[in-house]
Parts: sequence; C-alpha cells; structure tokens
Amino acid sequence: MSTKPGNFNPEIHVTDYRKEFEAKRVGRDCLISIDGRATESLNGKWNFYADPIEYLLRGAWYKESRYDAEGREKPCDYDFEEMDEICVPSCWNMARPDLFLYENMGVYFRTFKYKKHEKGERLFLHFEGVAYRAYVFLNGECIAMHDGASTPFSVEITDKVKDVNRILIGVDAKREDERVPMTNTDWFNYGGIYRDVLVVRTPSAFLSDWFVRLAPGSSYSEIALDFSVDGKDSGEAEFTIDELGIKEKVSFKGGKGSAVIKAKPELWSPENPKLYDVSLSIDGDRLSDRIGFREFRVEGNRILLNGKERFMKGICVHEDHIDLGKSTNESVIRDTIRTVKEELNGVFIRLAHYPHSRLFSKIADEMGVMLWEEIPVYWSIAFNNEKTYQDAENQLGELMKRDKNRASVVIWSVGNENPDTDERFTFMSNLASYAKGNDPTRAVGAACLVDEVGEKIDDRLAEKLDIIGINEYYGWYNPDFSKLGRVLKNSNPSKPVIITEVGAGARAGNHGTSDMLWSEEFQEALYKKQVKEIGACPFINGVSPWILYDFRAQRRYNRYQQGFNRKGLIDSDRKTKKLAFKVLSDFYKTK
Ligand code: GCB
Repeated sequence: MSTKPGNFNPEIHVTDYRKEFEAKRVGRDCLISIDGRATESLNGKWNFYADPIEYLLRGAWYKESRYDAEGREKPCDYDFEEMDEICVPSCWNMARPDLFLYENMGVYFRTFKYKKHEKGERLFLHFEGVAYRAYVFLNGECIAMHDGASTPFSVEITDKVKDVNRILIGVDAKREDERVPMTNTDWFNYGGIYRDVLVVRTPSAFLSDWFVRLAPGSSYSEIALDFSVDGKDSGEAEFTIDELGIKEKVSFKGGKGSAVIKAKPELWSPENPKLYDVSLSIDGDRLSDRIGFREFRVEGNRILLNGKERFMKGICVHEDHIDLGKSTNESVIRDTIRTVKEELNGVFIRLAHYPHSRLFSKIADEMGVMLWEEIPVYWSIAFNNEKTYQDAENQLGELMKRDKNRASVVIWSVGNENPDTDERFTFMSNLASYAKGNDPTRAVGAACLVDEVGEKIDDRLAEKLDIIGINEYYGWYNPDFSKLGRVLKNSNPSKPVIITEVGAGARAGNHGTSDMLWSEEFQEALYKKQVKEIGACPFINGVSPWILYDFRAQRRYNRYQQGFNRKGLIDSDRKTKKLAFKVLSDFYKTK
C-alpha cells in the first residue's frame, strides 16, 4: 500500500474529491409530494460564481472553516456573500453574457431564516430543476447530491436547520458520456438552478405521495387511490371529492394505503378538460389538487381515449426559449398550448426530450391537451453502464412521481433514436417495464428509427412498448422521399404507430422555390407531401412533427441556422409563423 508523502496536501493533491459526495445521492424515494402544500420560496437573488476547478468540493470551501485549530484566521479564498448576484430560477447562460457557453460548475449561495411554526414539524428543501448535478450544502455540511437536469428532488433538513442558515449549491452542468443525456445532443446545454427552490414544512407524520386515477377497466365507474405516509405506520386518511359526493375513510398500514371507490366522474378529454378538486388528509396534513379522470389505452392498432379512437394530432416542443433558455413560466406555457389547440388544431404535444416544467402538465390538464413526456435517454448514451441505467430509471421515477396525477399525460417515453443494439434493448426494456409496472393508466412509448436497410418499421424494442414512435425525415436528411412509401408498405406493426418526428429546416422570411433548401416554400412542400402519405396510412395513429418553435442547438451553424435548429413551424421569436404551419393546421382540421 502506498503511503502519503510528507508533502501531501489534500487540497491540491486529491483528485477523486467527488467520491465522498456519492453517499449523499438522493432520488425518487426521497421526493415528496408538494401538491396543494403551502410552501415558502427561496427564489430570488442568490450570490453566484463560476467554479470550473470545483474548489467548493476540492478545497472543501463549503465547510467555511476560516480558523485553524489554534483559532488563527486562515487566508480564505472566498467571500460567498460578496459574489455577484444572480436570479433563481434562471439559466446562467441567459442571466450573464459571459456565461453563455459555460458548462462547468457554478456555485450558488444564500442565507435563509427559519422559525418553527409547530411543535414536531419537519422541514424539507425542495428543488424543481437543477441542471445537471447538484451538490447541496447546509451550514457547512453536504446534505444531498442529485443527478438529472429536469426532475425534482427533496431533502429533509429537520435536524440540521438553525435560526439563520447558510446554503451553498454546487451546480455542475458538464456534459459527460455516462450522463443522461450524454455529451452529444441537438439542444443547448443550459446550466443552473432554473426552476423553483422551496422550503416545505410538514407535520411529523405526513402524506409523502399519492396516486389518484380512474381505475382501468372499470367502465369509468371507479376511482383508484394509493398513498404513502411518512412518519406513521398505521391510521386513517380521508379522501374527498366534494363534487362527486365522495368522502371516504381509507386506512393505511406499514405507511401505505389504497382504495377503490365507486364514482361516475365526467371524463377528461381535450374537448372537455374537466377537473375535480380532490384532497387527501391525515391528522394534521393534507394534499390537494385539481385532477381529471380519463381512460387512455391501446387496442390492436388503435389508440383509445375514453373508449373512442383518437388520431394524435400533435407537435413536438422543446423547453428552449430565446430569452429564458430552459426556464419557463405560466404565460409562455399557456401561449404554447393555446397556439397548438386554437391555431394548429392539435390535441397532443410531445414534450421533447426531457421532463419539462411541472407547470406544463398542470396547465395542459386545465386547457385540455394530451402529452407525451420523455426522459433524455437520447441517441447513444452509455447503455452498458449500470450507473447510467440507475440515473435514467431514477429520472423516470421522479418524473412519474411528479406527474402521475395529470390526466393530460398519456404516454411515458423511455427514449429517442437509440441504436438497436443488445445493450440498448436490455436498458430500455427495463425502463419500459419500470414504467408499466408502476403505472397501468398510460401507454409506454419511445421514438424509434426506421430500419433503413430493410426499409421498414422494425425495432426490437417495439415488443416492449405500447406505442411505437417513429422519427422519419424523408425528403430532408434522406432526400429520397419515395422511400417513405416503401417503408410504410413494407411495415406491418401490431401496435399503434405515431410519427414522432418529421420535418425540414427553414429560415423564417427566407423565400424561394419549393426545391430550395432552407426556404419556407421547401418546408411547406415537404409538409404537404408528408401529411398526404401519413394521413393515408391505416396504421399511423398520430403525428408530432419536429417542431413548433426554432430552438438553440450547438451543432447548427450554417448561415440560415446561426446557432438554432430551424425546423420550427414558428421562428424562435415564438410569433412569426412559417408557411408550413398552415399546411399542418389544415391537415388537422380535416383529420
Ligand atoms: C431528430 C432528433 C431531434 C433533432 C432532430 C433534427 O431526429 O430526435 O432531437 O433535433 O432530429 O432536427 O435533426
């Protein structure tokens, strides 16, 4: 065994300094439900500095130990409260021009005061989205580490909180091949604490999770409930939906309770997005939400919503916003959904390629649009790496925990355009089983690629999915449009197929002939050919073209793109429609 030399200085000689924080990893098991809870916000101004060498960790700055054992002041290299201010939530790339392309660690600091409200109360820090990895420190101690840029996490701080608290978050936005997604993506790598940070108070025993839905196969006449209680083994909860006359006592044991309750709710659909005020309470604690009830299932080649066949008239959307990056807000989301429903005549949105804000599905429930939600198992992630799998499954688990009471969410997608290798088959089959095993009320899908050699829809993963998504760019990446006809003719899928991507690049305002790449006319002509072919194919049950808005992408630098993927039907200003918008909108009107 090698011994450390006498000149060994941990601060400058230790290279595996990240390892010790692994033990603090938090995930779906610690995530608590915040539905209807009165939370306190830690949004606002935080101090911030870029820390590419990760001295927060490497030099243990988070300990803020300013004096040595003899009480002498040490020459510290930091003054957190003097660092520049940044707004939380925001993407640092958008907040500061000098950080536009910054992809390393950024450190956030603030203090917060705490005053106990109730005897026995418990306290949690809750993060809605930190890209990509978060190291959370409270009063000099690491209390959590979390991977995944787009899903929420919570950490209990009941025993650690003081009257005045110092909180430091190291946010590591690096791209790494073992992460989900990996280094190569066709979207911008935004970093930072870009969604809400909350403090949540609960009583000593509280409702940590609940799943409320129409019981599948009940002829729309039963509501099923499952819930978890933290801090108490057994007791009774009360479940209420006043409008349906439901007030049921449900017992729990081992911290778990469930019930099936007779009810005849008005069914949720895009045309009638009916929601009910639902609540669940135990002594001293209560969860509440507006919840819709619907049945979504597949039968043979058909997709059925409340027993009626649907064609999924959709469009893909990235979270990317020209000014906000990956941060968003209610008015941006409302405007997106309104554009899809009222102007595009759509009923379905594919939220690509990672979980979007919690607000999106909340508002989709209310405004009435069906959603495809996806985790960033994108292209060639490290399918043979067990840690990568754990990360992907955890992101799926956190997303499902967050959104499982959303009627609008009808499909969980386990990935996009992955190569049909053995490792990928195992990896994604396991994700599909996880999703199905935990949620019988939705379909599981993935966006797959066409077998270009056999010229047909033929991906081994299809057998594990309920809905096959197909991304095809005939007429664009593959200029031979006639291939689409051959592919559809050669295919005989036993499950519903949604064309999850199709499209062409066009710069808004660039006009020319229909054979001029990057012109609006080219995109328009391609959409005309595509909808004709897709609309006539008996086994295609929907389409979500790529994409509603142009979005930032770091591999798109020609003179038309200038840092953006230009396949949007609307420019990145989210206002200027390109010609193809009308083609799709007319197609949906007749479909
Ligand atoms: C795809 C990807 C998507 C890309 C798109 C494109 O197939 O799924 O992430 O942005 O194509 O524009 O090439």
